Amino acid sequence: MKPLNIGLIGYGFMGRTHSNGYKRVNDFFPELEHRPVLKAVCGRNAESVQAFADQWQYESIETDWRKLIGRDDIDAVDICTPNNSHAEIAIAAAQAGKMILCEKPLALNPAEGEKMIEAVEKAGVVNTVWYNYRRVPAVTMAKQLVDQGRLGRIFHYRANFLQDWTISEDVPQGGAALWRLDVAAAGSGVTGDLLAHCIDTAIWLNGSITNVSAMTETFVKERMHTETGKMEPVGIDDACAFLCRFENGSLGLFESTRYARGHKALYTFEINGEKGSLRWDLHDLHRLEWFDHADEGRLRGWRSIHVTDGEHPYMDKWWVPGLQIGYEHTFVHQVADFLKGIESGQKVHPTFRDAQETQRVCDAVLTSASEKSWQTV
Ligand code: SOE
Repeated sequence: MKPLNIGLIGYGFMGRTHSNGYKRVNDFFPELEHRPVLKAVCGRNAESVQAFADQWQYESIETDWRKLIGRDDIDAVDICTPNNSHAEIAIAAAQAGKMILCEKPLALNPAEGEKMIEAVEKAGVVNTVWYNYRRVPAVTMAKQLVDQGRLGRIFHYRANFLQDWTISEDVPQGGAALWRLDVAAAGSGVTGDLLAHCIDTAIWLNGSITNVSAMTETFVKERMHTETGKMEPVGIDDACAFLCRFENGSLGLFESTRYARGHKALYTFEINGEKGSLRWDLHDLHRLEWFDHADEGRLRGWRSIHVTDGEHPYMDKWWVPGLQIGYEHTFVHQVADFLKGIESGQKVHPTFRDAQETQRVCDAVLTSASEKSWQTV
């Protein structure tokens, strides 16, 4: 087997999900010719990065990402840092000829995204962005049904991503754990963090979004900043809702918030077509709900398909029919598809260029909310 040496930059929640993907992939995808090797992990605090390396069995550590990128024994750089460092790291990694796996969202804004695309395409390096929900088997199956034309003409696409973890005014902003609340590090709030997932899936399933009309709200206006120790204005959107039009003529409705008491990570989408409808819910991620208008009238109704059979996407790799898999497996699938892409010379979607389309929609959404007008993407 050919080793593929991974250099991970950043080792928070996402660093763990990706590391787990690298470690499991060959156990379940034995046909792969490459084996990811956890070569080095990088973070600024030597003691904590060493503790992470020990726990996950990384061979070495770095405390300066430029050193990691400069190493000859690193083949692929995995960027798991806050959003405001994605561009700088990705551009340097591309210039050093490394393959790149970048956490979502691609960048802080489309201008940064454009420079990242230019860098990877000029260097000709393999690149992908971790929009992991595409690789939930039930979501991949939704894609198959749409592509087979089973829904017919699509009229409506609706998605939500609801959480409730920032309701308390005492939650600070900034720092390693809470950079998502700090606009300088995150670029935006729920739009770039949560709606970006919904938009990525929507574009994948239903094509390009052309126009948007959005509203955002920041419910808690000031929070203590972990780095300055002072109360600072909150610059992110706590909640965002938008209407849109897709290129195929269908209408979209999206909502995301961190203030939906009782919801922890309720990502749902529903698609309504002329011949049928589809519905999916992250809290029940192994099920795809399907309504087929072609069914005999008196038996017509929503079917809840338990996506766990060998003929379902990715499921022949796991257990026996009826036994489900979960969130962490989406990352294993993404690593498997990444390695397959290297082996076949095919692009690994979403590429930086694909993810830039999501970035442009997010940008149009935020502009629409601040200017209170429809925006063309
Ligand atoms: C935020 O809470 C978050 O962890 C996102 O950053 C992830 O992308 C999402 O998948 C789950 O929620």
